[in-house]
Amino acid sequence: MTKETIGPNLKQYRVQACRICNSMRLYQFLSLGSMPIPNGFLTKSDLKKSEPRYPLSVFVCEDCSLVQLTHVVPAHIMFRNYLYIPSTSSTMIEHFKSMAQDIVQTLKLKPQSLVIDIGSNDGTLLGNFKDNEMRVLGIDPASNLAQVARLKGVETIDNFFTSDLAKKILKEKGTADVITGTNVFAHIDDLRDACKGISMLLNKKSVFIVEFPYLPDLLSKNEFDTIYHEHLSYFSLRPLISLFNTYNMGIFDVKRTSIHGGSMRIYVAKKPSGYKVQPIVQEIVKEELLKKLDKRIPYDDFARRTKTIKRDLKNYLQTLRKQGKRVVGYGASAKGNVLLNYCNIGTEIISYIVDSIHYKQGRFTPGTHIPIYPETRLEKDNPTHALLLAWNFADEILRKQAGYRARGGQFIITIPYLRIE
Ligand code: DWN
Repeated sequence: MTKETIGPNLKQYRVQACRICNSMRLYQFLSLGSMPIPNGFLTKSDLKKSEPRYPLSVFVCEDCSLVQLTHVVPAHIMFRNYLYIPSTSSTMIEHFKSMAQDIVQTLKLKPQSLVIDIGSNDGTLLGNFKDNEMRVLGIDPASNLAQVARLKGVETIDNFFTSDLAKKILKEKGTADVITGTNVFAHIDDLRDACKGISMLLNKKSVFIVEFPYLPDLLSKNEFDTIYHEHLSYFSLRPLISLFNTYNMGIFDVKRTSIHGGSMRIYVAKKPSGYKVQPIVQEIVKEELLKKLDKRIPYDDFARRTKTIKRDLKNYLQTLRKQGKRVVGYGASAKGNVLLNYCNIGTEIISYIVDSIHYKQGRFTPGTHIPIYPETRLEKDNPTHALLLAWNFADEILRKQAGYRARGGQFIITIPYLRIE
């Protein structure tokens, strides 16, 4: 992969070619400016320090259609101490439980089957396999989360997944029956090395199951705030088919899920495999071509809509401010920080944000320095409006805050379009 180091900090670099097909024909269709890493929540003492900002521009490869960032923030800065914890949301707990059940049933896994989860976070997904008497192994670079997983009895290697690590695991554990990766494959810069490692750990019966936010949903629902430094790739099916083919693996089945604003779950096996390629694979390839994902037009249209949402949201918040309304944020999410930084929305409009994750309470948002409090603050304070910064959990949060809404509180929701609920 051709890399261009940037400035004195050799660890930052820009890829000059597509990370799947190596094409140099990368078309930039949107820039969100430069901003701090969106999970870089600050302590009070951090506020006095300078805050690095990194470019956030997104490209589409005009050969294989992979949508991707070219600027790469060093992975250890983003992932060694990680504040995203799925088990804080009942939506995620439920999602991982049904995902594990579906995998155990579909693949007829037996007790003691080995399940490896890449990007295992706090072990929430693997915990379900462990409850089904499977052997489990988590891999995640976040040492803080690996500790939480181990306390749940989920063996976890706190490191990045690479083909070298795969060699070590193969020696110690043998091949896996299932390898899972949810919201992690898009975070990996060297996808080719990751595929090499995955291929080593698969035998002819095992399956690699990847779940990721699906690009057509991102485009059609204007989910521009999910574009950030952690997400180096934004997958549709076609580029992934060619990536796995290069490593003699094939996608044989696909499922659509609603999580995180619309996701796709793909089932991959080594070739030749006993798994019959389901018709849905070709149906989705055709759909993607009908949506012209191999042309510039859907990306240029998406960029135009993104700028409109930014303009409309800023105008609406300014109007509320002039009317003396009190607006707070709800859900100190990474995507929320992208929205706030891209739209230059700070404490002059949003006085504070409430969030359920105790790691984040007492800290401040990156770039905009908005203080974060527990959700209980909303009941005490009763602000007129709450800007929902975690729209992917809108149902769960609006249910939880029925009392606030009954007292007249209004949620401002920006995705897929600006509305009040
Ligand atoms: O890919 C990623 C996605 C899957 O999740 C990661 N790169 C990082 C992360 O993105 P995020 O920070 O936008 O994640 P969430 O989980 O959508 O953020 C939701 C935020 O909302 C959390 O900080 C928790 C908070 N929350 C809350 O305050 N009350 C969530 C729920 C459900 C609630 O009831």
